[in-house]
Amino acid sequence: MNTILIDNEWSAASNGETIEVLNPCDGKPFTEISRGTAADIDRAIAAARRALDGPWGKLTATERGRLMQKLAQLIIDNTEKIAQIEARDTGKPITVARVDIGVVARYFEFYGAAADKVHGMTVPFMEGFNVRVERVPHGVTAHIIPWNYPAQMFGRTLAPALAMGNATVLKPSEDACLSGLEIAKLALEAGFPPGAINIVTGYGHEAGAALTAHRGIDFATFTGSPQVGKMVQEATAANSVPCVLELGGKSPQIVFEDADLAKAVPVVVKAIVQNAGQTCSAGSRLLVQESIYEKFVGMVAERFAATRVGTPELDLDCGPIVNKKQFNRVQQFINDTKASGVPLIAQGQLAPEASKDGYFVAPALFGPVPRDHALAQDEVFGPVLAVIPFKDEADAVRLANGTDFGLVAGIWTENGSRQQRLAKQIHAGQVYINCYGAGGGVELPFGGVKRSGHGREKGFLALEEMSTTKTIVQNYS
Ligand code: TXE
Repeated sequence: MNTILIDNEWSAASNGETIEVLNPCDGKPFTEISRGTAADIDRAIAAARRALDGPWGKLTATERGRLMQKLAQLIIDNTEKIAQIEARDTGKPITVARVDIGVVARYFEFYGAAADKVHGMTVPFMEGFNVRVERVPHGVTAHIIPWNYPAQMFGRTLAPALAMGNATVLKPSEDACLSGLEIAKLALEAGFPPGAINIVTGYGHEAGAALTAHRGIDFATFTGSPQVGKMVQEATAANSVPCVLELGGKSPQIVFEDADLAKAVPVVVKAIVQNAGQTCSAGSRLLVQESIYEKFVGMVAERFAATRVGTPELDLDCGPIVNKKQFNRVQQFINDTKASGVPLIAQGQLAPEASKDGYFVAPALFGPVPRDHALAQDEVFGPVLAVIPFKDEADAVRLANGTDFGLVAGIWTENGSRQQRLAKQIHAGQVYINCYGAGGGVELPFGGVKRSGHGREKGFLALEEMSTTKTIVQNYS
């Protein structure tokens, strides 16, 4: 399959090489993608640069917005087809895949509608001078996305960039990228001019590294591991190119004795089991006040034990882990935690239909986990929840802030003053009070502090990240 899109033409990799795509439910190959090279990246960046001076660059913001909203409608019309592709590629339950496709459509709808609502400003200055500050595109933007939400990420990264008039080059994940390719076909149908959206499939260390180190890009955005994030930052810094990094987390859910426990339980469990825990904002640490520890952990354990894992068609709580490497990593965490003597409180079940060759992992609830244990500190990126007791509010804050990450936090308490105090003291890009994730919300700015990265995606702030300003000073005296 030719999966490289440059100048609105699909092509193979420059050297004709391909990568097998495996089904995570049985480990077997079912298709292949082009293994893009540095030469393909060169071509894609040249096409994007031409687009800025061509028909794409000449569109008004309203016209760009209309194209994007047309694409949103095409995505909605093709939801079932794209959801089936997404479910097969990632193994996620079909219902979840359908929701994900709805979110991609929403990205193009939201940013399409916002495209002509970004205003500049005027600045009062000396007599005889007229000063205006315009918001302008960066130019050619580079986008590297992971495999956990391939469709959603496609919309999240490209929609704000296109709304601001950038010409984009996307390197999706080699582990799951088929839904994005389908959406790109719809973008051609919608009428996006050549070079606005370019896609080079391939490996991170090849196409990905060539893209982020390229002198021809003006901005880069990356979602993935902290290790590769650091490499991306170094590569872009070498050319003084700004970048946004979203690098995951070890996000706490903090449950106080005065919380509505029945309301918290399903949300706490879903926040780690959903997508088999392969979510940057997964609530992977459960901090529970000592006074309700036995009671609340018992409630969570009951629900955890009832979770079921299987193929997309079975439509259970979650599907498999995306690939063998990640599967081994998650299993290793589970085995090491058991071997270290931390009690396994409860575990979900694999559906009998789940193939032994698939990468299925039964959700695991461990606790009490020592505060410096690897399971309390490191991102597992699997359905593994670490329970840690805390004494009082000060202890909860210390514990919540006690990792290298700072992406999301959930606070469960009915005390309004405490809600505000904690929201202020917790180091995280997002704090949820008596809820978690809030349905993804494309309107809500998202990103991390500390090792979780920097810069913001989603919401109106993404439009600022994906653009820069130009100050124009006119002497009219
Ligand atoms: O990530 P990689 P992996 C975390 C999570 C997971 C771990 C490893 O903890 O267990 O990362 O996952 C591209 N230059 N997250 O190995 O390698 C790669 O092709 C440029 C959290 O899959 O970082 C893919 O497109 N790009 C995260 C993307 O980077 C490179 C989601 C992510 O892959 C590259 C995924 C290079 N040198 C994993 N090397 C989140 N924040 O949601 C790889 N890539």
